[in-house]
Amino acid sequence: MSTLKEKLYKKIKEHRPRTTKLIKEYGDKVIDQVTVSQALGGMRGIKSLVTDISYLDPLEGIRYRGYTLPEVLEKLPKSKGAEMPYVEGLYYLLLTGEIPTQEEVDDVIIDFNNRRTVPQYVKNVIDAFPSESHPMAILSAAVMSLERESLFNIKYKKGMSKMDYWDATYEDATNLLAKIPLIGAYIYNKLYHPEKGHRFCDPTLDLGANFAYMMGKDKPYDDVTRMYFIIHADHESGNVSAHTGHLVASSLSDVYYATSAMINGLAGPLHGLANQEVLRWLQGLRNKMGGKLPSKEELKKYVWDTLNSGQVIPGYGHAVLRKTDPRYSVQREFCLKHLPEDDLFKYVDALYEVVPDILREHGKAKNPWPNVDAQSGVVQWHYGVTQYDFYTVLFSIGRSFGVLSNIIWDRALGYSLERPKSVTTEMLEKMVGIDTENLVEI
Ligand code: CMX
Repeated sequence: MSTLKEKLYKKIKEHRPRTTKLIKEYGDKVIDQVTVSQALGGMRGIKSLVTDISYLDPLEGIRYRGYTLPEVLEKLPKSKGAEMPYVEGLYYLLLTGEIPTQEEVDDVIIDFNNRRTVPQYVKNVIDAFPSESHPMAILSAAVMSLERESLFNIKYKKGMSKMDYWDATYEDATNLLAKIPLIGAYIYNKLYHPEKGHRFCDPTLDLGANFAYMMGKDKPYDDVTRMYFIIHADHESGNVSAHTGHLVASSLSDVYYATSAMINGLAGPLHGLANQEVLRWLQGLRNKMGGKLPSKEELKKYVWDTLNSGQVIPGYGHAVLRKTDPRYSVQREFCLKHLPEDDLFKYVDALYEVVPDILREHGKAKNPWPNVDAQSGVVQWHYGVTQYDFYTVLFSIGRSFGVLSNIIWDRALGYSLERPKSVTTEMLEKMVGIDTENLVEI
């Protein structure tokens, strides 16, 4: 057993009695109530999911296992000369709640390296897609095609004990996490650089450096990759991608089904696809300005024109956050250090000066501040990943670390099949005493 798996098993055994006690002794205790607007409005804010992997405070932003993002970036081990920590170290932290030592991270890196092979049939699936397909559709299908590798399924059919579900799920999850960056890079090279052919992985490199190598990018793209995957890894359990992964896995579908579904959820423009929308919107602005930096008045007009045409400002607002997203701030700091003169970065910074006030005046968005997606495309663009359809693939690879860590723990703690209750509109109307005879059509 690897050091990580051993540590995880110890943590699982320690944690199980806590969940059992809560259910057995406090199962009927009320912790929240549901309003009509929550039932009709995407279940915002209802406390009905449990995870220890991350927690999203509306004002402070995300914490992974109790650590803020700046703490995670500072405390996790880094390779020599790197600014950003190993992604493999993040996996250790998410699963165990502990900051690993260099030795413990090295062990995970070796384990990942041993699992880093993508079967030819997966490449055939990717190659079979027409070149104009969206990379998220290709990624989802490629992950799905790997489903036949699921150890969980093989063991389940043989009559595995519930207490061992976590173990087979850990194996499947770690296999998929080691492979998914390779799949992402293969999709990138096939769609955008078919003339160069695919670069195979370098077993001497950690996940971040190897991804940069496969993408054909020099330093500091290895650090960009590490930063990108780490900040996108988890955002507690209620967001569309994390919740979809958890929901699908709750039926004991294996991690390949669950991850493919999570990717499909992330592909929506209100969620992960917003990063490509931001770039499209910024390019529109740049074209309109003929490449010059707009004045404050010109910027304001562009933002108001977008709102008045009934569109949202991509990269702004959030379902939970009520302050600037720390994932935005981490990337901004990186930009200030590495690309302060980048045109698009200047646009993003200039927008930060005007958008929050406009959104406040507009009066709809509960959160006028930027989210992670307002910055992330700019960093990729600067390092030559200008194909913005691809950005959500990068988000997906990062998000897989959080979703899969959660699914392993879901299985370890025996979380139930998800099955909330629906009511009809008529039932709701009766509950609140509406007289349906006298409604006026709109
Ligand atoms: N621009 C314009 N209007 C916005 C807005 C924005 N950036 N953000 C919210 N609003 C509007 C909503 O569309 C909604 O309008 P209606 O009442 O007409 O439906 C109203 O303000 C209230 O919305 P909210 O409660 O503040 O936000 P929601 O929880 O409903 O939605 C989100 C959150 C992210 C979908 C929304 O802010 C949005 O569409 N933002 C732009 C897209 C984006 O950046 N998405 C990335 C999210 C980050 C992530 O994936 O983690």
